[in-house]
Amino acid sequence: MFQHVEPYPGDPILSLNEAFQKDPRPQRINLSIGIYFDDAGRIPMLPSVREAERRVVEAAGARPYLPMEGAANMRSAVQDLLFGAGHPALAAGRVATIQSVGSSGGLKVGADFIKRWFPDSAVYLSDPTWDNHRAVFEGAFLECRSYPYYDATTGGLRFDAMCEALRAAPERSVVLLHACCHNPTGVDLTPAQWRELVPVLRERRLIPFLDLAYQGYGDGIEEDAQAVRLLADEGLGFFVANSFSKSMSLYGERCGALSVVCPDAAQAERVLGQLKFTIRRNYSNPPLHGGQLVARVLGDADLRAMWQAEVDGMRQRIQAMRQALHAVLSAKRPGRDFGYFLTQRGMFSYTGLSPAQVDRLKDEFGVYLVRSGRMCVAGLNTGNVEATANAMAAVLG
Ligand code: PLP
Ligand code: TYF
Repeated sequence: MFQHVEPYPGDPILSLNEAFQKDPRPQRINLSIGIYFDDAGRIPMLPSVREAERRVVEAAGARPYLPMEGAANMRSAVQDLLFGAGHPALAAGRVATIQSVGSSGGLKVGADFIKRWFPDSAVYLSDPTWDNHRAVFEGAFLECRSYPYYDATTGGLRFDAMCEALRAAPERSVVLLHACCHNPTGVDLTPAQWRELVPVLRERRLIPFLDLAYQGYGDGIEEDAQAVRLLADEGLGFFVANSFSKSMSLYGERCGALSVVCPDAAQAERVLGQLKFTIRRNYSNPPLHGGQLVARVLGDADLRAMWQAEVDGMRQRIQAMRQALHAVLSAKRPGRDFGYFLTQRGMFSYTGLSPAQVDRLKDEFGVYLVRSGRMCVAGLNTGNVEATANAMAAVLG
């Protein structure tokens, strides 16, 4: 009956993470999956989220279905977080927001919506991007193309080539942009480059789709929303999928949202209706618990302040690990420039290691990176950073 069903080769990152879990070597180091670990190598339970959960559980009663679009308190808290409370686009009712099953769910609902209402639009993805971007958009039967992004010779951004490619894109093409902390490279647009991009997006009538999965890991919670606020301030229509997986360490609770900024309130209402329809025929409505944790943290001034300090701490710990790695590698290999570890931002760095070197790191040293050479810097800690640097120096030859 199922003979014709092809085997699934698995997701490269998730399979690598599974291989790590099975590795019996006690000194193994996991720098593969995009998860923030604390200095003890554990996924943190943020005190702000723990307290929010205590309050949510205390107040919990019946468990009705949520509406298709999710919980109203969560959705409005997300809007304030992304755009800033009182933003004119919010005041005008121009933003349609749904609670999603992780930001992956937001990407998927957005992709289905785009396929239905912009069926001829192709989706432009950065070269490289998170593998699942292509999978999600192609899974919604949209054509994916790529625009230049990472400059392997400098470890920086090919900004001019990126703008040139987008200027040549057909009108109404969708442009997927990482709002901060690019996965997998750690290379972001500067604020000035974001401002330069706006006329390109506007003139070509492109449809920006921001992916904000690492809010707080770049410069800070507010700072990392700057791309969202810039596009909204500039009066563009766009999509933004945001995640609480990393920022609240709520991976398995699958908390995220999709917001669509529209030209006016009437269009936003229609867009929201169609997003609800997409949700209804996919999974009907999102789960209750995680969204309520998010709403509590964001909705209470004390918990919000606690959370901000916790995110600041996670970001600063990653920065300290970047500096430690840079220091050891620079000392061991004085002829080489490891400055990219300091300039790249967020959870990831592109190390420039070849697949063969990555394999050696894993096989000989038990250090796990993705084969593209992407390192999850958030997996480093004071106990493993030196061993990692030594192993890298060894495979660099
Ligand atoms: N987008 C990017 C760029 C990511 O790196 C990730 C997760 O690693 C996601 C989206 C999805 O995250 P989640 O579905 O957990 O919100
Ligand atoms: O490490 C990465 O880039 C991601 C991590 O549901 C991830 O692929 C894992 C599971 C998931 C979403 C993202």
